[in-house]
This record gives sequence, C-alpha cells and structure tokens, in this order.
Amino acid sequence: MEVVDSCEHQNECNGSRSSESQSKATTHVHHPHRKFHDTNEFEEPKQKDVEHADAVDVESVRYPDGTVRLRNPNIELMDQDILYHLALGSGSHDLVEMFGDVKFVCMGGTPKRMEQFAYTIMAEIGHKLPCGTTLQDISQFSYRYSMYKVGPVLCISHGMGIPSVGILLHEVIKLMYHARVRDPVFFRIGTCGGIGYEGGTVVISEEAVDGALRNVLELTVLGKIVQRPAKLDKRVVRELKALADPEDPYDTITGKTMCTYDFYEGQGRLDGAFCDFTENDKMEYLESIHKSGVVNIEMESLAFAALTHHAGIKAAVICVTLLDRLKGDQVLAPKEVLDEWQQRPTKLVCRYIKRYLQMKGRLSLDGHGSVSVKSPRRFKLVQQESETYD
Ligand code: R2B
Ligand code: URA
Repeated sequence: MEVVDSCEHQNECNGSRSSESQSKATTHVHHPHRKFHDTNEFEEPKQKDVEHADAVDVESVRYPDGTVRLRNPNIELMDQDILYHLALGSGSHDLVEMFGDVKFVCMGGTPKRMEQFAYTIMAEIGHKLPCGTTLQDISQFSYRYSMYKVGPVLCISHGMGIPSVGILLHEVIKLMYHARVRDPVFFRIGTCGGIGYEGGTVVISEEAVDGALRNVLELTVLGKIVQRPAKLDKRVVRELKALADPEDPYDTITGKTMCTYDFYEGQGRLDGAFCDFTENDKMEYLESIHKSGVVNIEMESLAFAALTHHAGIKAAVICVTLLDRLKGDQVLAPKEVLDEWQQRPTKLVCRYIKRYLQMKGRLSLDGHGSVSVKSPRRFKLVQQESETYD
C-alpha cells in the first residue's frame, strides 16, 4: 500500500471564500513564507514553541482576519452545506449569527456530561440567560451528538472512539468556517486508564500515539493509506499545567496519550469477550509503553489531535484516569467517586477559559440573570405563597 503524507496536497486544496462570502471577509493577502503558529493571547510565541506547526501554512487554514479557512475547495462551491450529524446547515441556519462569537469548543464523550459542563461553565463565566429561558440542545434533532452554547463556549458530546469524534470534527471545523469564527481553541475533556497513575489523576496530553506508538492518525482514503501527524498545542499544555492548583487534592500530570480503536483487546485488557494473550504479555506491553512515556490510554485523542492540527486549530486533551492499568482492568470505583473525578479535567478547562475571558475583560459576574435571589428567606416565602394558589 502506498503511504501518502496528507500535507503533500495541501496547496492544491487551499480553498478561498466564494464571492458572496469573500465580500464579508477581509481581502486575502498572500505571505508565501508565513507558517502557521498559534497566536496565543496568554504568552508571546517563542521560536522554540512553534516546531509542532511545521507543515501547516497559515494561508491554508486562516483568512487574514483570523477566521477559519477550510482546506477543501469543494465546500464554497456548494449551494448549501448540510452538517448532517449536527442538524444544522449553511442554507437553513444563520451560522454567523448563531456561532460567530464562539472562542472555545469543548468536547466530551456523553451528552449528559456536556450538558452538565455547559451549566458549570455558565456559572463560572457568569453567563446569564434571559429570565425564563434555559439551555437547549442545538443538535437534538440529529439524535447523534448534543450541542450547547454558553456565550463564547460551545459544549458538544463526541461519542466513543475515533470514527465518532472524526465525523464530529469534520462538521465542527466546517461550522467554524461557516460561522467565521476567529482562532478557536478546542478541548477534549474525557476519561482514560492511567499507566502507573492511580484513579483520579488529571492527565494533559502532550501528544497522541496509536497502539504501536506512532504519532500519526492513519486513514484509508481512496484505497491509499494517509497519515496525519497527531500533534497538540505545546503552549496550551503548559498553560493548562500552570493552572493546576497545588491545593488540588490530586495530581495533574502531562505525558503521551495512547489512543486505541478498542477498549478491551486494543487496550490489553484480559476481561473482554475475547482474549488471546496472557497476563504476562499484557504486563510486558503496558510496562514497555510506560517506559516510552505513555501515561494514559483512551480512544479519541489521535483523531482529535490530528484533525485539529490539520485544520491549524489549537487543541488540548485533558482526561481523568479511572484506574491504574498496571493494577487491573475493571473500573471499580463507586459512581459518586467517578462523578467527582470527572469534574477534575472540567475544572482545569474552566480555569483556562475564565482566565482568557478575564484577560480580555469579558468575564461578567454580575448583570441580568435567570433567577437572581436577593433574600433567600423572602424568596422561600414568595414561593410558598405562590404554591398555595389554585
Ligand atoms: C474513554 O472512555 C471511553 C471508553 O469507556 C472512551 O470514549 C474513552 O476515550
Ligand atoms: N477509557 C478508556 O478508554 N480506557 C480506560 O481504561 C478507561 C476509560
């Protein structure tokens, strides 16, 4: 099989906006030698920080005003683009109006967790909904993914595994393009198995590798194997790590994340429906990946890192370990404990977003809210009075 580096055809694929959309976007100025690196609002970029950006040309992924540009010339030629799994479309929805102010896209496995995350981030950033309104699942009619929007934060469930997160990323990256979002930052907040780390440890991924320790996502496109580097943003990793509080009653570490296509055999578990290896084989493998710097295993980071990197979008993966795989295979912690552990990566991402908004002067912890209680005693009385009305 021929192996093609997916960046090879990049220049052929550089899209430019259609005349209609071009008129809304700033004129495209060509900078032949400008390479993409993340313009970070927290820290000035240093030369040594941009090595990961190697093959991605800024012109291929951004318009001069910072809005997301697609590496696919077909999209702008289409009459409308239906984001089928999100139940949204460029012809049916005003995507600029709906999503133009997005800065952060936070993804996690389940719809429930992402709904909870939406309420958490809403409280953290002081985003107030108009009185009498509530958050709505924007993608509810897709019956695939759930999506909640809280001001500049989009919270989306990605399901389990590379194919699920891959489909979602295609559509969310297109959504960023249609909505003219500027320099978005993507986070995956998830769970994982630790390699030498006890349950409840927070892991910020430095990079993603596959089950054979390769730092690439491999796709078969038109019968050919295409490899995409699975790189994450080093600066965001450092910033997230710096936001870990020494007072946190758990460790926050960084390291390589292994991403597999399966939870059982693929992660060397002895307790799947099938197992053709011994406990010794399993321990030898886990010890060897541990020696190579792998600190955790999960199932989405490879696609998450590879597709965001290909799109020139800053991204980070933050997971909590549910167990130490050097000690066992089954997730045994009680539900309340698991629930508390799953709050931990969320807290770190909330701190990151809050700090960004604070620095931009966009954190509003006052203002109009849904229900604002001045006196809990009087509030209770009014509620009781109302309840007695028939
Ligand atoms: C972590 O947990 C899920 C498997 O239980 C999978 O989505 C992952 O990456
Ligand atoms: N998710 C995984 O993919 N693996 C684990 O061991 C735990 C959660």
